[in-house]
Order: sequence, then C-alpha cells, then structure tokens
Amino acid sequence: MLPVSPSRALAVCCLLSVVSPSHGDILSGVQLVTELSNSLVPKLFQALAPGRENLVFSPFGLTTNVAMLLEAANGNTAKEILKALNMSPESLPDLRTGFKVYCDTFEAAAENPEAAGSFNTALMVSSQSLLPSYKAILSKFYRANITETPRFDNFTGVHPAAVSLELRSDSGVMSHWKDYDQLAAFSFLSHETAAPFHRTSTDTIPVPMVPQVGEFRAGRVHQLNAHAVELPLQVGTVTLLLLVPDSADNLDELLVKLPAVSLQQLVQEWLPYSETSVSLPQLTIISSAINVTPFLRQLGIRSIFNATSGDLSAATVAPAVHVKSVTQDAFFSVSFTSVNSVGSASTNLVPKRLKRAATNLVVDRPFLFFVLHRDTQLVLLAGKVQNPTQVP
Ligand SMILES: *[C@@H]1O[C@H](CO)[C@@H](O)[C@H](O)[C@H]1NC(C)=O
Ligand SMILES: *[C@@H]1O[C@H](CO)[C@@H](O)[C@H](O)[C@H]1NC(C)=O
Ligand SMILES: CC(=O)N[C@H]1CO[C@H](CO)[C@@H](O)[C@@H]1O
Repeated sequence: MLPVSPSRALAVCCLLSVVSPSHGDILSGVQLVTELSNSLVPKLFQALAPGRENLVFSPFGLTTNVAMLLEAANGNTAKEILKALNMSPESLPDLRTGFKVYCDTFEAAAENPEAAGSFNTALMVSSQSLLPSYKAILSKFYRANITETPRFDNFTGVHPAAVSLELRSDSGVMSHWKDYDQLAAFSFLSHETAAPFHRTSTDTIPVPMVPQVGEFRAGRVHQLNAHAVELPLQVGTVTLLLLVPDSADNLDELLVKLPAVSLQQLVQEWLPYSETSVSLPQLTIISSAINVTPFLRQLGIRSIFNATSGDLSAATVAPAVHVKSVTQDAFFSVSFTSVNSVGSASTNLVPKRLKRAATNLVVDRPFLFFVLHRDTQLVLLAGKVQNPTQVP
C-alpha cells in the first residue's frame, strides 16, 4: 500500500466533502468518533462511580459537547482540547462527518415509532448571540439545540462584554426487551422471579429478576475476570452489553482493567453467539443528572472556563467568553411486561425457547452496563448497578 501523508489525505478529504463525503470518509469519521467517545468511558467511570450506588452517563453526549467547544475554540484553547482528546487538528473534517452520521442515525431512529424512547440531544445556552458561522456548524454537524438569551446592561442599554456558555446533553433509552411477550411466557413457566443479590460479599438483598433466553453473544472475558453478554432491545439501533465481575468484590478491579479493552473488539471478536440463558435484575429506571465540569478540568480542558485565558473566538466576537458549566442528563429504562399479563396463547411459543443453554448467567452481583450502537459499538450510555432495589 502506498503511504499517504496526513496533509494529502486531508486535501483529498476536503475536496470530497465539498461534493459529499465518500464511503471511506464516512467510515473513518464514524470510527474516529467511536474511538474518541469510547475512550472516555473508563475515565468517566473512574471519576463518577465513587460514591454512587447506581449510575448512568452518556460518553457520546459528553463527546458531542466537547466537540462543540473545540469548534468554538482557537489558538491555545483549541490546542488544549485537542491534546485532552489525543486528536490531531487534521482530523476535524472526519470528526464532523462522524458526528453528522451518528446524529442523523439517532434522529432517524427517534422518528421510528418502534424505537420511540431513544433520544440524544446536545444543547447550548448562550448569554449573547453567537456568530452565524458557528451556529451553522453546530446545527449542521451536531444537531445542537441553541438558545440565545441576550442580556442588556440597563444603564447603557448595550450588551455586556462578558458572555457565558452553558452546555448540556440529554440522552436516554427507554425500551422493551426484544420479544418481551415471549420471554414473559418463558418466565411464567420456569423462571425464578426473585433472587438474592450480593451487593457486597456480606450484604445480600432479594431482588426481582427478569429472564432472557436466546442466541446471544456471550462468554467469559478473562482479560477482565468477568462475564459478558449482549442482549437485544426492542429499540433495534442499540443493544445492551452487561459486564458482570466474577464475584461481588471484583467491580473495582473490573473498572481498573476496563481501559485495556476495546468494546468493539470485545463484542465483535471475543463473544461468540451461543444459546444463552440470563437472569438479571429489572432495570426499571436509572437516571443521573451529572455536572461533568470537574471531569473536563481533570482531563486537562481548563482554559474554556476562564474568560481571561480562554479563546472561544470562533463562537463569538465578545472580548470575554467563558463556559459556565457542562452537564448531562442520562436515562435508561427497560420495561418488562408483568408475568401475570401473559395470555395463554403465547405459551405455545415456549418449547422452542427452552433449548439447553450453553451459557448460563445469573446477574446476582454488582455489574456494569453499556447501551451500544448495534453496528459500531459506540457507547451511547454506560453505567453501573450496585443496588437494583433503589428507585430514584
Ligand atoms: C430546545 O431546547 C429548549 C430548552 O430546553 C426546548 O424548550 C426546545 O423545545 C428545544 N427545541 C428543540 C427543537 O429541540
Ligand atoms: C484565569 O486566567 C488568568 C490568565 O491566565 C489567570 O491569571 C487566572 O488566575 C485564571 N483564573 C482562574 C480562576 O483560574
Ligand atoms: C429588567 C429590565 O428592565 N430589563 C430591560 C433592560 O433593557 C432591555 C433593552 O433595553 C429591555 O428589553 C429589558 O426589558
């Protein structure tokens, strides 16, 4: 293969994107966004998991907000963000293409009544009007919802010189299990509806369990000392990956080992399809409102928060601009039809589903979950469950 210099690749890429992105550009854009976003997952767990029993967050929502800030930044502020993301400035066209493809995909999925209940939005509130060129980029590539709330100095009637930006993402998936009607029938016949859940090796609580049976990607991942299974959801664009440590005390170890593993590789290469039976706690509602501002500072993105040192001149001509906060709302819920509502007609579906399972997993200890884009393993949502009985 001929070596292609980065600058030449960029020139070709920009030429093509004037027409429309080629298949290759789309693939590399999607791969860039997937890697960038998924690389934040272990770091977000490290930062957010301590002190929270149950947690859900959206790495993709955060990555979208950070990319919107990168688009706003110039000079050293842009360099600081690129360094934190481990990204070269030449990748910006790929980044835009990747976000546009994902935003289009999630938007199309949200319009499909089957998938209603899956949403992902990036929002920005500015205390002054923003440059039209910046707003055009945000709406074209990031589908951002921009709110401008111009304030005036009421002595002089002019805009105050200082501008503040607030960024937020709002991501959630609310779904039935796939084929939930048939699973309810299975559960009616043979499933234990409650099981002891080991919150720690010494603390056990009884929790209601949901059965899943089928041909799933599943297996033990020795690199993580954990079991993994990918479960289908009725919202077809995403799947649910569970990582269950070997014992109740191994969750912290799992979090430490997570950075060494690519979820793409884990799902596509390490988990063979096999006849699988899983019992897991009902994930009725898990939701978090999280201030990710401290996380971004920790990542090395600092000057945007300081009106003196930050350069956000691509977003506004105001002499002093700073980011007030970056927050996110994340939500996950899987509803399950009560066993009592199963009609007798559906019980004849059961024999086919009672094949002997090669893998048998009872999720009776703290675990991690990931809502993944089905085809690329982009993590839309990630989280942990340590106390399944906790209701918000
Ligand atoms: C944009 O956000 C505002 C404030 O959250 C909301 O009221 C509005 O409906 C949103 N617009 C769109 C198009 O999503
Ligand atoms: C903001 O940046 C200026 C100039 O670099 C620096 O002097 C000041 O201490 C910073 N303020 C904060 C709160 O970090
Ligand atoms: C609170 C208040 O008086 N706000 C006014 C400040 O000035 C602007 C522009 O002159 C008005 O639109 C606001 O109503």
